[in-house]
Amino acid sequence: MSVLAFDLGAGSGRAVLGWIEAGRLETMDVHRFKNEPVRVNGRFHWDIYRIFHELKEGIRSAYEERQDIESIAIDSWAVDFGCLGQDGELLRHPYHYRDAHTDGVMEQVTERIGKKFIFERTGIQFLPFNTIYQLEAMVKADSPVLKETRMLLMIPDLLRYFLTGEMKSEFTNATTTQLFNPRTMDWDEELLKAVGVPREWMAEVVMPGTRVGELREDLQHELQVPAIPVYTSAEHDTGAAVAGVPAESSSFAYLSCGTWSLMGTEIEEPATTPEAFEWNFTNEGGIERTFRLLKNIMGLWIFEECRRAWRGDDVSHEALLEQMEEAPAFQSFIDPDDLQFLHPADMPSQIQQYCRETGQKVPETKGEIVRCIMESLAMKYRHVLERTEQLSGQSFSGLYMVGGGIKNTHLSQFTANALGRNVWAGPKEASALGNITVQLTAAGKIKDRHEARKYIRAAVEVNAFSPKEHTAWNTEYESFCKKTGLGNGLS
Ligand code: LRH
Repeated sequence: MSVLAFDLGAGSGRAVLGWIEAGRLETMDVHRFKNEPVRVNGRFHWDIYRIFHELKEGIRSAYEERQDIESIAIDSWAVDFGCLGQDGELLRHPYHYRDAHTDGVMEQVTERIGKKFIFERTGIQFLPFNTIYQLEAMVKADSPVLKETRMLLMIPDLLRYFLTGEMKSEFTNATTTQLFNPRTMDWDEELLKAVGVPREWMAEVVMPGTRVGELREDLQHELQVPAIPVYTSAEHDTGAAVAGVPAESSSFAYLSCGTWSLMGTEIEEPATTPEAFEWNFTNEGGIERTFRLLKNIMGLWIFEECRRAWRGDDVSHEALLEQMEEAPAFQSFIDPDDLQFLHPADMPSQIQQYCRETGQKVPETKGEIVRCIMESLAMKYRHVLERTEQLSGQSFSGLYMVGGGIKNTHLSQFTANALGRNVWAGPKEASALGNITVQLTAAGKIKDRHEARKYIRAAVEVNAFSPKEHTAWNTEYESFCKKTGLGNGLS
């Protein structure tokens, strides 16, 4: 038997088949496609029907390769959702979380309900685009969509509904709404009430690895495929990525490195201590009822936005990283998590402005700007890793880095230098692999998450980076903390 995973990342999506053969995990990419949000009338939306079209293409291609597909599951980034009307139709293209409609909304909600109240009930970090604030933004805008809404589904839930006709929510993604209570393991009615969302809009929450339905009959006919069952996986891509970390022991630190850098560890119960609250850590739902104690770090988004601003010149990763190597080290630092970097109009100017305002040397060339980004990210990783250790009471000999960002080997090396610890980088496709192993576990082919990680370890390449020039990085770390004064945004 085989399973089919759809992983919808920032910029692109992929369909990957997975199966176990002769004791090894095998995978095959069957379809790749763009996942680009669309700006319409000044608003930033998911191109959701296009994505559904790509899912169909993915199923068609997968079935051509293998006729033994016994499950399909989808993961995507967190927090975004679609609203359905009473006829089951989607009422509007879902917003992308970087749409500006949530600007300033989190502050209003937390003032009204109380930050502590929200954290104690959810254990989730305060990110301005969490579902709860997106909903509040729609309420404030008197959105006609809300008047017609009968059901609210997160993106993978919505796409799964399009595939099956069944409406269910999935646990890992549900937690990211900041409306889910991990103690009752259900939607939090007080919080729903506080933002005016009727309980009936929220679907039953099911665990990763649950069979939800099978392909609708019209789809079977359209795609010329049988009634393939559709499951939940870890539908939050970060949950899937952490499932895909090839860790050897059950206590490990990870960094899922892509548009975002998500750093943390896997724990059994949410950590909602005063420090976790103060440091804005989160407890997102994981596989096998674990939690991801982690922190969002703004990540390679900052670099990608610079590339976008510089388009027209040679902005290949290779060219820019080469220019970075020529730029002098440790000239200026940013706190990547300052909210000014969330969606600025012009990222390079924003970085320059930050350096100017914090009395540092202003990076001028592309190489200098890229160096500033990469060194600052590595320094921030150290800051967050040390806090992760304090919060979890664990100590880590090194860090597992997974996700597309590890193609940038400079960043992996910088990270090892900044941490003064080993970094193990791989696999790039952790989310797709985690999605697959959750499905194979549900099918009884893999025992549990520990065995799944063994299979992944045997199937992928992991590159080790040991720290270099640690003394210099250690000294500069203090300067990074001082100059960035850590604490103006997601910090
Ligand atoms: C990473 C991610 C992250 C969320 C963000 C919205 O893709 O899912 O975990 O915080 O996107």
